[in-house]
Amino acid sequence: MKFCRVCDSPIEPFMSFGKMPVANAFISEKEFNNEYFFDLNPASCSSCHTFQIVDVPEQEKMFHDHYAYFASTSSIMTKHFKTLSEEVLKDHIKTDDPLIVEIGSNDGISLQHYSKLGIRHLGIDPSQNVVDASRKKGISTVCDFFNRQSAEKIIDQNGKADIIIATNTMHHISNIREVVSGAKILLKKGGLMITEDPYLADMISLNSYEQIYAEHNFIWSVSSMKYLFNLYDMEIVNVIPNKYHGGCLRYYLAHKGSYRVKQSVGLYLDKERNIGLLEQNIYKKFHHLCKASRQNILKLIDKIKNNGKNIVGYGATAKSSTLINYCGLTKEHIDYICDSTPAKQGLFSPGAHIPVVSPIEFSNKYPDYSILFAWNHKKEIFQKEKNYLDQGGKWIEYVPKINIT
Ligand code: DWN
Ligand code: SAH
Ligand code: ZN
Repeated sequence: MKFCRVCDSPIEPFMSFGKMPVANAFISEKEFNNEYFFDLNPASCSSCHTFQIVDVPEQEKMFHDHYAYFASTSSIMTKHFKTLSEEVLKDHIKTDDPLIVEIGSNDGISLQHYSKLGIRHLGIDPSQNVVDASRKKGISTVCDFFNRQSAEKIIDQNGKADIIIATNTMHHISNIREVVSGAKILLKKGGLMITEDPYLADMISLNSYEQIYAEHNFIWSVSSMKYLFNLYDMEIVNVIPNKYHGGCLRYYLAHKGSYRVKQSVGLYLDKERNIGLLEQNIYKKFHHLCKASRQNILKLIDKIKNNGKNIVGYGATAKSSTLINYCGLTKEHIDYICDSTPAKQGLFSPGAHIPVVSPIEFSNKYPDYSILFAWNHKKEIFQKEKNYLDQGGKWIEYVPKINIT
């Protein structure tokens, strides 16, 4: 029997994607034989409605000194977090010497915009290599997992925080109650916590099932986020949607009673109830759509390969590891995956062992077809690779539907 990591109720997976590797665990050839696999089996808790994967690899297997994701590889995401910093400084700071703490600060993509202005800040992230990249930018960063204990250490050394930021991080942390318990003591009475994550309703409507993987051991909704923070006398005071990472929600959270709760929160709670997000039925349908999507992708790839054409992947994303391994794709189907992250080049994709190469290989000899694994960066990539289409190249997109451009 497995139990919900938010409310301890018994939970049952509604499907399994089968044995999966850790999605960001790009490896060298000598590591092929001792690769770690686990059962990727999502569930939705009938009590607190938290969408979660039931078996989660221990956090040290996912976050360590060779973490593969450097957020600053995307100029669009860098701009997105600059805009957030401008909003924070204009609308949410109430003291003249604020402390901004970021959980999951990665390579400093967000905090760089505060450190440049000499504003007191502190990042906390357990992945040593991205922490080093952040420190190289002059950003104060602690290499640790955020939890109640590390929150107490931050308070001893820096005082309480006016603002706590956690973007694309709250769904990564399996002992999530520790995070909220830490945030509760770290956040000043009138302070604000701002989190942002892929939104469950968007994932369901796009059927972007590949957003489910080891690191993404939760996919949040307003209903489940509200339940979680309520356990610690905190509440959501506003929610704002955006289109990043296939559709995210930004949550503004505070100690209960310190801010007026905006209408947006009630509207989202109603919407989630009305679309069936709190029932099990929607997840049975989701499972059916995952199987149909797998069938369609395999049919298309087989047809292309039977016509003697070659296919590569564009963007060695963590999420594509779920799609590749769920569909059983190998280097027989996909010659290589190109990616702009130096730390991934020269390695092989998790599970399927497809070689990861620099985008130079892509532009040196355009392939017949390219599967856009980094579909959430389509605009940026299509601008960068506009010659590809002119030279007869074809993009295969699959979110929300299969489409060849
Ligand atoms: O939640 C997470 C999000 C924030 O980022 C983490 N678990 C890990 C990671 O997930 P992902 O790998 O699915 O994220 P991205 O941002 O979709 O990854 C894009 C990949 O594509 C990166 O490896 C960089 C690469 N890329 C590229 O090769 N050329 C990206 C762009 C924009 C490009 O032009
Ligand atoms: N905030 C960035 C990066 C998100 S990637 C963005 O929005 O793009 C997720 C980050 O969370 C990784 O850098 C990972 O090392 C970090 N992380 C995972 N578990 C954590 C924990 N318990 N405390 C703090 N950071 C954590
Ligand atoms: Zn629960």
